[in-house]
Amino acid sequence: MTEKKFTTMEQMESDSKILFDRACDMCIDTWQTRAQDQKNHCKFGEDGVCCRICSMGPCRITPKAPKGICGADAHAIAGRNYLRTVVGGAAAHSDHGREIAHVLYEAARNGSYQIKDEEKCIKVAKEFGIETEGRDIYDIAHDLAYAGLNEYGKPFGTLKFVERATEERQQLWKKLGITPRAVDRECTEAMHMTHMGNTADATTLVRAANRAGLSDGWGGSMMGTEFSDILFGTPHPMETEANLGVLSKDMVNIVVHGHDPAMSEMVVITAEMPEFVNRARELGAKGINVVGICCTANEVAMRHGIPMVGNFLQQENAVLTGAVEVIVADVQCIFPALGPLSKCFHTKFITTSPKARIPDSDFIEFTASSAEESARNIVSIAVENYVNRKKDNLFIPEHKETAVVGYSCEAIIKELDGVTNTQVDLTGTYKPLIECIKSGVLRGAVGVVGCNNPRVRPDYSHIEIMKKMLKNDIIVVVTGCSAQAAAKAGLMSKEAKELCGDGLKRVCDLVGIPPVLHMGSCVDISRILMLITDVAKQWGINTTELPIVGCAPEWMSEKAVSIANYVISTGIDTYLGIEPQVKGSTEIMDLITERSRQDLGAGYIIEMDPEKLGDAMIAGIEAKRDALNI
Ligand code: XCC
Ligand code: SF4
Repeated sequence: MTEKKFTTMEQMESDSKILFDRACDMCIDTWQTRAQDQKNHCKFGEDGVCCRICSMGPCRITPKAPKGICGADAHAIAGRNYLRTVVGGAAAHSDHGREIAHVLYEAARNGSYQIKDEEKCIKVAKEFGIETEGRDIYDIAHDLAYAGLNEYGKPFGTLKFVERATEERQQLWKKLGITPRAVDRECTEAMHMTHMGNTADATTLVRAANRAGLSDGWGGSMMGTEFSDILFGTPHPMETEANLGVLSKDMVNIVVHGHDPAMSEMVVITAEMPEFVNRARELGAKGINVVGICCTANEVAMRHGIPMVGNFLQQENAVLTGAVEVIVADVQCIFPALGPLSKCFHTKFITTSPKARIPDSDFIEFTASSAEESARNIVSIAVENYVNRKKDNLFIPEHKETAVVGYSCEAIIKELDGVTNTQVDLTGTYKPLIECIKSGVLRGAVGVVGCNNPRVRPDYSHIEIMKKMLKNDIIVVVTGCSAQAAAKAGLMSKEAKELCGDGLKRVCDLVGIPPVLHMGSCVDISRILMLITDVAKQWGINTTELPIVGCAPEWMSEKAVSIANYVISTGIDTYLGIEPQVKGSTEIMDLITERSRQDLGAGYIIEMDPEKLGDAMIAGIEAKRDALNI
């Protein structure tokens, strides 16, 4: 057997360079040129000490002017900015979750959306105290969606899914006053707290950030994940491909971009319909090729095996190939640059959400009731656009890798069951995994998540840190754009076991998994929360004691800061490769690092050098092992 050659960073960068040069030749800007134009970032913004919350300002903190006009100091200003960042992220994730709840509410046996996972529907409905015996599944789903929607604005009590957390976390959150109440309440209250003339106390602001983050992770995101599984099916392992090479030179290429699976699912299903496939053939194409970008890619990869054309910073590259008939987006992480860029090609850029209207795009609204019609419209536009492709002006880089995707918690347990099926007491649990960690065959686990970012060498930190973990027998779970970085480098292929230390390699062989497990999109970090929680419960220790860490080496979005807040609040140290914009306040810096570790048992570790960041993660895991005496 010949040894597998993995796509290298250099190969990927050389593909990007060719596409970038194409853009330059056509006098179009891309993120590379714009990042160059923006490279002298505003220092006040970077440090979080510019306040423009009222029109007496903007006030900027300097040694000579240590207070804003109202008297707010650096700590108040940086803390308010930080809290507002978290709220932006929590609102985005949770509103995504709300949209899915609305789709679930509209699901009908003969409607556009049906229930795919009845078992999960019943299980979650029971959690909400909904009667399930002898009832029609759609009646149950309807009640569940209603209960879920109520989680956003209920006047009293705390979020239902909080009860899934360990007893220790629930008590601690109560003690610290950070148990999330209604999702919208956390966001609204935080906006109120940060209004001119309200909270100026740093600790209170950071606590509110923890609580808003928790309302995302254990609220909006968790509902997004559970309800998506109910509607579209709980993911199980399947093979797909990743990187720009998944674009086809002789098929109609449709890129689905954004986050909400309601749109992408419908496009995927519609593109398989014979009437569209036949029409594509009539027009000289070999068929229709749907591929994904950003979190939407994760959603359709793990449920349909749809290839992942790339992650966040690759969205312009996809269009620059000249091979994309339609790029269709719903919400979040969509570059406005796609508008003018698509105009330079035959590519149609279609937006679908009233929440993300972008100039130079065609708007085709996507709602639960118009879904089928909108999807037909979108696929038809793509097919008819194939004849406009300039075949002599294509550049599709050839690099692509295979990847196994779709490791939901249910799927992981099923894989583990496969190796212990004779031991009844282990079936249906994470115990085999726990045993591997206890014995040291695996040293621990990390979740690598989040975006890529021009502030660093894009994807490099993701890939290098993962490789380092594998070599050190640390199993990796991934979501979001980190998952696509891993896939592009071949780290989610079964052959990636060759990059592992002996222990992890053995586990991969035995269980038949790749060493980097794809757990989905960024809202699916809620799956990681449940994984951590159930492992801790079955182990009989607290989440803070687990030899497990989180890492967002190249994060850029507000959503990432919200995630980081719920991950540390759940007791998992989070290693950041990009600094949060609070450096101008020693107090906030202390609150999110050292004091967070004292109060929550976990906090941030910030290190811009990926090599050192990886070393720190390993040291963190080993320290947890020492404390457990394993
Ligand atoms: Fe967006 Fe979710 Fe970041 Fe990727 S990882 S750039 S947030 S698509 Ni979520
Ligand atoms: Fe300046 Fe205070 Fe107004 Fe902020 S709230 S802009 S610090 S006066």
